Formats: sequence, C-alpha cells, structure tokens
Amino acid sequence: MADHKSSTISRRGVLKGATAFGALAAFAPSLLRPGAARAQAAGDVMSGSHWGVFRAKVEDGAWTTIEPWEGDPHPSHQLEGVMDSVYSASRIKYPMVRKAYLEGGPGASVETRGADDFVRVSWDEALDLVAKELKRVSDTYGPGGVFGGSYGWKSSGKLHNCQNLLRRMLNVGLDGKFVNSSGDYSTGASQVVMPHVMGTLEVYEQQTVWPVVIESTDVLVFWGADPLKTNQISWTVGDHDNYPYFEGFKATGKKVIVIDPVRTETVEFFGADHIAIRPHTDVAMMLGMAHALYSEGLHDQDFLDEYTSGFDDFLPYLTGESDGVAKTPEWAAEICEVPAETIVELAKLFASNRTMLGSGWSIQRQHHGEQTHWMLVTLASMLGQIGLPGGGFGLSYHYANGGAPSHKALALGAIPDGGSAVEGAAWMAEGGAFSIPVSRIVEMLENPGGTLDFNGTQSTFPEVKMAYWVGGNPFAHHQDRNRMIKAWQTLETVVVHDFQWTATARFADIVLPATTSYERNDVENVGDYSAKALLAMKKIVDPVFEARNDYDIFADVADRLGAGDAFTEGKSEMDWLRGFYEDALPQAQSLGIDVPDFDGFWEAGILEFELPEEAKQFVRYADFRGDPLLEPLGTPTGLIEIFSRNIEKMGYADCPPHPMWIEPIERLGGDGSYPLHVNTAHPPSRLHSQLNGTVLREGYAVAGREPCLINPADAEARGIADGDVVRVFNDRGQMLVGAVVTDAIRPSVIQVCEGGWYDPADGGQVGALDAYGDVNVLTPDIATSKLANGNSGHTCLADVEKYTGDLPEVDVFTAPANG
Ligand code: PGD
Ligand code: PGD
Repeated sequence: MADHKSSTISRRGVLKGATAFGALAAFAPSLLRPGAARAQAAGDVMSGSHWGVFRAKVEDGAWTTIEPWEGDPHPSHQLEGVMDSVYSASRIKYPMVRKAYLEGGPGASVETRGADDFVRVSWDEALDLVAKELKRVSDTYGPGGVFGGSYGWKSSGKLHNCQNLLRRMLNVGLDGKFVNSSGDYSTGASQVVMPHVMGTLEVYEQQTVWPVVIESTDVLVFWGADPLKTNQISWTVGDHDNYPYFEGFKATGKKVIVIDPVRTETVEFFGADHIAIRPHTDVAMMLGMAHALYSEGLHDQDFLDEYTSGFDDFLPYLTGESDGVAKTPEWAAEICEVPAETIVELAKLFASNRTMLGSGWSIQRQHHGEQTHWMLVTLASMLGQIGLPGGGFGLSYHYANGGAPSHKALALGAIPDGGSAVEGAAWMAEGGAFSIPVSRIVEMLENPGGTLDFNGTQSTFPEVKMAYWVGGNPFAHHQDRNRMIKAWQTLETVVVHDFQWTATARFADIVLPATTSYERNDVENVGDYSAKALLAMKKIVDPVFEARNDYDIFADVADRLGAGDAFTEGKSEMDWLRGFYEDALPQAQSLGIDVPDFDGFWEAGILEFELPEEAKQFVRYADFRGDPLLEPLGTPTGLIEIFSRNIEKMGYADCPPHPMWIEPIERLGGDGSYPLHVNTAHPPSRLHSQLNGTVLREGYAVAGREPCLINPADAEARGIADGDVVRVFNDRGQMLVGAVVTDAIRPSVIQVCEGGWYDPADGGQVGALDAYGDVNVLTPDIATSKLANGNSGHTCLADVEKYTGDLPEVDVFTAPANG
C-alpha cells in the first residue's frame, strides 16, 4: 500500500507512460547544449541503470521514448522518470560557484551556504579553483584536510563509477592523503555485527534460491521487508528476476507472514498475514518467541549444540535468571503490542513447519540496530533449520533480487581507485589517509581531535576543511539536517559534481555539471545476484548543456595536480571498456561458456548467460550443516556465535556480547516526548532522492509535497483530512508534507519516505521550515552503537498538525537563479 497512487502502474502503464511521455520531445531539443552535435542516429539504443535494462528511441538528437527490455520479467514503473531525469528542470547546466565564495574565497560567509546566489564560470576557471583548493587544503591541514569518502548511490557502470574516480584522483593527485569512509547507510549495523556472528557480511550474499524456497518452504516470513517494492532496484543494473518467483510462491498457496507497521504492497500481493508490530520492538518480539520455544521444549537443542556457540551464556538472559526479567511472550507483548497468544502461536508455527525468516534492513537502521539481525539468527538457530532447503534466515530476499539463481557469468573488473584505501578498509589505511564509518561525518566535523570507538578500535577524528562529493546526496541521506547544516559551516570549501540541483549542490561552493549515464558509454552486469547478462550501456544522447563525464572532470583536475597521465593511463573511455571485457575473457574457458570478442559484444549490446541447473538448487549454509568441521564459518569458533567473545572483549555498554533488548533513545511506549513514530522507509517511486525531480512526482506528491501516511484515528484527533498540508515537527526540525489518511498504517505511526528533497523556506537557516518533506530534518544523528556506528535513520518520534499558515512554495525542483 505504501505506493498509494502509483502501485497500479503496470508494465502496460510504463509503456503507455513512455508513449505519452514522448511529448517531451517537443521540449527536449531546447535543452541540448547549443551547437551540440546531433550525430546520434535515429533508432533504438539499448542501455540500463539501477532500474533495469531498456531501449531508448532518439529522434533529432533528443531522447523521446523509453521501453523496458523484453528480457525484463517485471519492469519498474520508475523507468519513466529515468528518461525525464536527463531533461528535468533541475539539471545543472554549467559550472557554478557560490557568489560569496567567488568573491571572498574559501570559508567566506559559510553561514549563508544554501541561500546564496551562484555565478556561472567557465570550465577552466572552475577546474583551476578546485585543483588550487585541493592543494591549499592539503598543504595547510595535511592528510586529514580533504574528505573524499563521498558516499551514495552513484549510477551503475564499471568505468563511470564517480566514487572510484574521485578516490583515484585523490590517490594520484594528493598521494592518497585524504579522509575516506567505510561501510554504507543501508546495512551499517549488520555488516559489522554479522561477521562476528556468522563470519561473513550476510547482507550482500546469495540466499537459498527461490526455486528451493518455492519447493520446500512452508512458512515464508518477511520481517520488516517489502520485497515487492525494494527489488525494483539493483546496485548494478536491475534484473527483477525475483518477481516471477514471487508469483510462483503465491501460486503454491503457502503461508506468508509480514511483520511491519505498514500494510505494504508485499502484504497485499501475497494476501499475507499481517502483524502490525509497534516499530523498534522486533527484538522484544523475537525474544518472546525464543522464550516460548524454550519453555515448551520446541527448540532444537541438537542444532544449538553442534552448530552454535554461546547459547548457554544467552539462556540466563532469556529466562531472566541473570537480570530478573524473563523474556516471556507476555513481557514481549507489553513492548511490541503483538498479543502474547500470537507470539506463542507464531513460535509453534515456525517450529512445526519449514520456515524461512526473510528480513529487510530498516530494522537495523535503528538505535541498537546490531541486535535485530543477531537475535533473528539466534531465533533461527533455536528453530534449527539453517542449512536445510527452504529453512533458516535470509537477509537479502528484498534487495537487488537476492535469491534469484546465479548465472554462469563473466565477472568484469571496474576502474581501480588507484590506492590502498578501499571500502570497508581498516580504520586507518596506508599512506596517511584516514577512514571513518560513513555515517559519522557530522560527528567528525564537530569534533576534530575527538576519539571514536568502532568495532574494537579507537581513533582520532581528523580536522577536515574541504569536502568533495560525487554520486551521493548527503543533504538527503544523512540524519538531523539542522545539526548537519551547522557542521557543514566548519568546511572552508565544498565541491559537488551532480547532474541535478540537489540540496547538497545548493549547500556547496563549487558545483560541476556531470553527465547522466545516458550521455556516456559504460558496461555493467545485469542482476547483482542473478548476473544474468552483461550490458553495453550505450550512450543515448550527447551531454546536455555543459555537462561533462566525471572521468573527464577528474582527469583535468588530476592534470592540474601534475598527475593527469597517472589518472588516465593514456586510455579513452572505449579503451577502458574494452580492457575490462578482455581482461575477463579467460574466465570464459573455466566457466565453459562461449562469448564473443569485445566488438561482437558491443555490437550485440547485451550478452545473456546460461543458468546452470545446480544454481537452482543452492541452499545457503548447506555445506556448513553437512560438515561444520570441514566447512566452518569464518567466526573465531567456526560456529554461529550467539555469544561473541570478541565483542565481549570490546566492553561496549551499548553492544553486549549476546543479543539483548535495549531501549532505543526514543520509541513509542518508551522514551521520547512526541506521540507519533516516524517511519522513514524507502520510497516506492524513487531511488532515495533520485528521480524526485522528475515527472514521477506527479504520481505521488500530495499538494505538491512528499506524502505522509497517517492512520484515520490520528488524523481525526488532529482535524486532518486526506490531502491536507500538514506540519510534522519535533525538537530537531519541521517540515510540510501532504496527508494521506489510510488504515494501511497502524495508529501512532506515520510514514514519510526517505529521499524527499530538502527545500528550506528560509534558505540555509538552521531550523527552517522544509517546504517539500525531507524526513531527515526530524531524525537523530546517532550511531547504532560503538560496535558498528551505523546510522539510526528510522529512530524518530514527532507530532503532526494541520498547517494553516502561509504556504511556502516548493521551488527545489527547478534550478536556482542563474543556474
Ligand atoms: P541518492 O538519492 O541515491 O541517495 O543516499 P544517497 O546519497 O545514495 O543520491 C545519489 C546522488 O548521486 C544523486 O543526487 C544523483 O543525481 C547523483 N549521481 C548519480 N549518478 C551520478 C554520476 O554518475 N555522477 C555524479 N557526479 N553524480 C551522480 C541514500 C542513503 O540514504 C541510503 S543508501 C540509505 S539505505 C539510507 N536510508 C535511509 C532511511 O531508510 N531512512 C532515513 N531516515 N535516512 C536514510 N538515509 C540513507
Ligand atoms: P525499507 O523500505 O526502509 O527497506 O531496504 P529496507 O528493507 O531497508 O524498510 C522495509 C520495511 O520495514 C518497510 O515496509 C517499513 O515499514 C518496515 N519497518 C520500518 N520500521 C520497522 C520496524 O521497526 N519493525 C518492522 N518489523 N518493520 C519496520 C532498503 C533497500 O531498498 C536499500 S538499503 C536500498 S539502497 C534500495 N533503495 C530503494 C529505494 O530507495 N526505492 C525503492 N523502490 N527500492 C529500493 N530498494 C533498495
């Protein structure tokens, strides 16, 4: 239901929309760079993106229609916005510099960032400024001066990976002396705790595949997951291979249970049993189930003895022997508002059937988020089905089509970042560079010289004076916008490359117009897990206005730092693509597959791979279950660690050595002085903030603003009607959004999806009223715990009132004056 307006857009709708959208062609040519070559031949061009593979029609140099590739089993309705993103009114057309910065230099009038005018400059002027400033900051402040740990969902593609390109430029141009980041915003907590528990990241790994689930699973649980919505997107190019399997599972008529405060599209699709849990209380519910299993003797002691370590250390906590509080179903019910009888029934149902516990990730983007998946693994261990066909747990069925069987594919390399600093790298990498857990950026800016505990290490925050951001939108993705605006003022210079005027670009000093992936050539896999094909992402149209590829921009900056050759290695765009492909060719022999040479591949546009029979039978942890001694896990004990000695040694009060229910800083029924929980789930018709500036918005905006789901009881109590503009507020911030009154959301919870563009009515001012609805004006910027330092973007209470003041205009979706 989350997609209250656009969920009805079917494949036919996409095609229809695309045709209707062809009307844009009438306007598009005027957006072309004056004098741009119109060399592109009329006809279909095949390309792709996070949203899938598509065919584009180009007429008179302009992209006029988009149609999904016939090999896509379930195209995303968001494709319509993909084409529009090239021509949207929020395109950055020219290199721009903040006027006060141009006049006053680095650090000038930082308090008016976000409100200041921009001035158009030439590319040469802009590149000189950037290179000079990198050098000045690096010389003045040393290796900790420049932040290049830029994070975000940059476009797909092995070459035009702007984040690798940024780090490559900093590695060759500044000898690697910059501050990097590790981890991500998606799974910040789980990707650190899971290696302690399961010996591996878990969240980005292949699941027991869908054919096995359809065959063997009796009860399928989606715990805080909405796979119908989120599988629209892949990190590489979207494949959507899971959707036919969803149909397949539905056709069996077997039970699906969804535990979520919202009656989601997934609930509706499967006709699932819906448990509308109180947000942030999943660990308590799982403990209640664990207690029920134990007290009724339904737990699998043999599995616990053979495959896990530390259950005996956890047990006194479960029974209450260690803290005087038995974690009974009744105890859990008080916290999670799921009746004790339901908790017991579910425990029995899971124990007596082959049960797959599939979980999403919002339940770990919460204060103490490490505990949720750890407790889920503990519950699955007590059920004893891990490693059996269709049983156990899975942390990626909702993401990038996890569980779609893997094809025999060539694995292509990508542009190297040119240094030793890699994602997920050690806290302090070689070459004098620092690295911070990615969501600790504001804490770092506020606290130079301060210490940070992280996963058993302690280090000192560098003094960063310049931030360089590409392929991400921190003024959408980071929490506590007002605190962040203040912290940003400690930066003397902010450089941003993007193709649209995001809030991040508006809060920058130097803004450089990048191309979209549709204005350049690249290669990418289709399907993160299925790897079903290799796609030539062909350039569809010439760059609009003065947009340039990040690659070329960085090559020119590197050149000005005396490292141009080291950056390009003398290679052109097509040289790199050919190289990635040819370097992968030897794999073909070992895989036993026939593949064309590069020219043949490029000409064909897509190379589809074979799906071997054995891939359809993959069962996660079957090997471990078969022989835990010969196939141990990567944990210190080689077993599933319900109790972790390593975490115990760290001695963190906020992350004990076995899963526990720990009160978050605020939640419904717990601490916090506001009456409503704000659910900040991922948007059904965008990828984070991407495509918010496109025609898709017409399908979901309410009164021109981000939708806010609110239960009829909460709306009535506040005199709010469907379609009203409402103000959502707490002590951290305030925003206007449009009310969608619906019983699909449980009482006392509202939902405003992440990624709405921040549009302060009083530009740049701390505490300003956000006119469109960036939910991160409300969320707290706190780490999940010292262990993982993940973000807690889902931990948030607020209140809502009908807005009766003068309505500020939403003007964030058009370029600023002069822009
Ligand atoms: P996007 O909107 O994808 O958000 O945060 P992220 O920063 O990834 O931003 C990508 C930006 O990169 C866009 O502005 C796009 O135009 C730009 N871009 C794309 N391709 C290119 C390119 O080739 N070159 C250049 N220069 N720019 C490009 C997402 C983050 O938000 C994530 S991943 C998660 S999981 C978090 N989720 C939540 C949440 O659930 N709740 C809250 N409260 N907050 C969240 N924040 C996080
Ligand atoms: P969310 O929508 O944030 O998605 O995947 P993730 O699973 O994190 O949350 C899933 C469900 O959890 C929602 O239905 C929400 O209501 C529910 N939920 C929230 N809080 C709680 C809680 O306390 N308990 C329980 N039980 N449920 C809760 C995100 C993944 O999606 C990521 S990380 C990325 S980067 C991609 N982003 C997008 C995107 O922006 N847009 C779409 N359409 N698809 C995506 N796919 C990927």
